[in-house]
Amino acid sequence: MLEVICYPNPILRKVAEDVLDIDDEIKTLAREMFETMYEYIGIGLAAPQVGVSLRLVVIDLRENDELNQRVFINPVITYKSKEKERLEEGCLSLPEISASVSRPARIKVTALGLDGKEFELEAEGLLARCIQHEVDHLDGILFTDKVSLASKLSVKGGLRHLEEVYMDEMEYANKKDAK
Ligand code: K1U
Ligand code: ZN
Repeated sequence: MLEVICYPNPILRKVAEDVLDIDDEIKTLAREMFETMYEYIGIGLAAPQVGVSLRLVVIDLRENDELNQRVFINPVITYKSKEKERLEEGCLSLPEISASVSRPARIKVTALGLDGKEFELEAEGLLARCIQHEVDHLDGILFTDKVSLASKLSVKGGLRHLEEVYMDEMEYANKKDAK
């Protein structure tokens, strides 16, 4: 199992690098990301969330309780519908925070699979939502950056709490290193 890193860890704000070679290390990372995502009860996970600044995303919506693993390497959203949809989002890197976010209802995405082949996918509903949320992670964007001013006020307390937890963890780690 990998550890999911939380806001305000600066890795989450970096623009991730393209995957240049789909080697065994990337295949192992994708497998471990699925295991981690299931453990944390998520439907998607981007590599920066496990501290790896690479453009790799895994998604499994687990519709009808069946596994449907999708891997997106170097994904590019090539089309976004003008029509937008408002849906509640959560994020494994922002525990206990959720808010409604408006995003394009339908998208097209191209990416490489683990076999190195390029594919194109048209998506709507929860899948379109999840792909956009995960691709944002690759660009250092969090869903809280996209919420309305009113929702910003409601997530502010949660963000402040996560900042305090992070500072405490840093202080503890620094003290341990100094010993
Ligand atoms: O990237 C992540 O942090 C994973 C995140 C993805 C996501 C959730 C909701 C909307 C868009 C993207 C999660 O999986 S959080 C868990 C969650 O909210 C959820 C779990 C099961 C079904 C629906 C949502
Ligand atoms: Zn997220």
